Amino acid sequence: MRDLSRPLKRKKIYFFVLTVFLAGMFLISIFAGSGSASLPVLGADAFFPLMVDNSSFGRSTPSPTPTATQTATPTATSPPPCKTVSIADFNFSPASVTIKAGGCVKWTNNGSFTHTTTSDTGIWNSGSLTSGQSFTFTFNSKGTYPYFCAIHPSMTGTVIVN
Ligand SMILES: [Cu+2]
Repeated sequence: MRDLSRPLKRKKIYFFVLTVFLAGMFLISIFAGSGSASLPVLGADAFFPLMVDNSSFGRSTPSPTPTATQTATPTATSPPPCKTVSIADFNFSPASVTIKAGGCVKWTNNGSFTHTTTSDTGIWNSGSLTSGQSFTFTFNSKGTYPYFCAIHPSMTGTVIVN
C-alpha cells in the first residue's frame, strides 16, 4: 500500500502546484490586460523566481520594462504659428513684420475702433475688423507687401516675405 500511495500523493502535489502555477499565470494575464503596465511587469518578475526552482529561468529575461510607457505622441508636423500684428491706437504694431515664404501674418484688432488690413495692391483685404476680431493671410511669394487701414488711411504697415 505504501508503494502505491506515495507516487499518487506526489502526482497530487505536482497537480496542485501546476494548478496554482496556471492560476497565477491566468491572474497575471488578466492584470496585464487591464491597464497599468508597471504592476503586472513587477508581478511577473516576483512570480517566476518564486515558483520556478531554476531561478535562471526568471533571470534569463532581465526585463527592462518592455514598452507600454510611451503614450504622448508629439505632433511635430504642426506648422509654426503666424506672426502677429496688433491693431490698436491707430497703429499696426509692429508696423513691419518679416516672414518666410509660406508663412502667415495674423492681425488682431486690440483697440476699441473698427479697422481693416488692406493690401496696397489688392492682394488681401480683411474687411471691417471690430474690437477683438482677427484676420490671417498666408504669403506664398517673396516680396514686400505694403498695406493700410481702409478706414484710416494714415495707418500703414509692411509685410516682408523672404
Ligand atoms: Cu483703422
